[in-house]
Amino acid sequence: MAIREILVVPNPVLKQVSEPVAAVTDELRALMDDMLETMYAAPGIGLAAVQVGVPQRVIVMDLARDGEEPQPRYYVNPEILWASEETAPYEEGCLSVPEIYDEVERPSQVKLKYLNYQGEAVVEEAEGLFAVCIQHEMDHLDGVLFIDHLSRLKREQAIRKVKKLVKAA
Ligand code: K2U
Ligand code: ZN
Repeated sequence: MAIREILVVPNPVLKQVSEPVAAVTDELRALMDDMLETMYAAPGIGLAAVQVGVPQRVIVMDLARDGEEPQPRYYVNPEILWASEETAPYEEGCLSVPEIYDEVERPSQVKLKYLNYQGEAVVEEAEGLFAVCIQHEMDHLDGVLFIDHLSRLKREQAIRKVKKLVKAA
């Protein structure tokens, strides 16, 4: 396993639409293992493959709280089958937009289908933080960042702040 570089705005790779995965192979599982190690080291609770420069429709996640046993989750070619009309706000952040946090409104429940780590088809319902995180990560697969849901002014302020942060690092 290896920790990979997490791309940050305004890297154009983050705006790419990721390609579907043809098959869940040992090579893809090695990528997911690296993504999970990279996410834990960040630290974060979710990560999309495009954030480590691989524009493929792959997401990893772990919603276990501090002190709980890790509960790694893997989503290959995830699709949302249904989303509730009811929405809920959540203060989001993003490893590709460091030190920027703002409220985003999203459907409070979603039903998704995906391939798991073994390549098996799964249908799962999500609510709460799971629903927020999976929708945030699936945005990444379509080249959308959470700041794209904010006003143009807030988005431009965020990108300027990240550029300064990276320059000072
Ligand atoms: O995509 C990412 O950069 C991963 C995000 C996932 C996330 C974003 C918004 C809301 C929930 C999850 C990072 O994990 S951001 C860090 C974080 C950590 C705990 C709770 C919320 C955000
Ligand atoms: Zn993100």
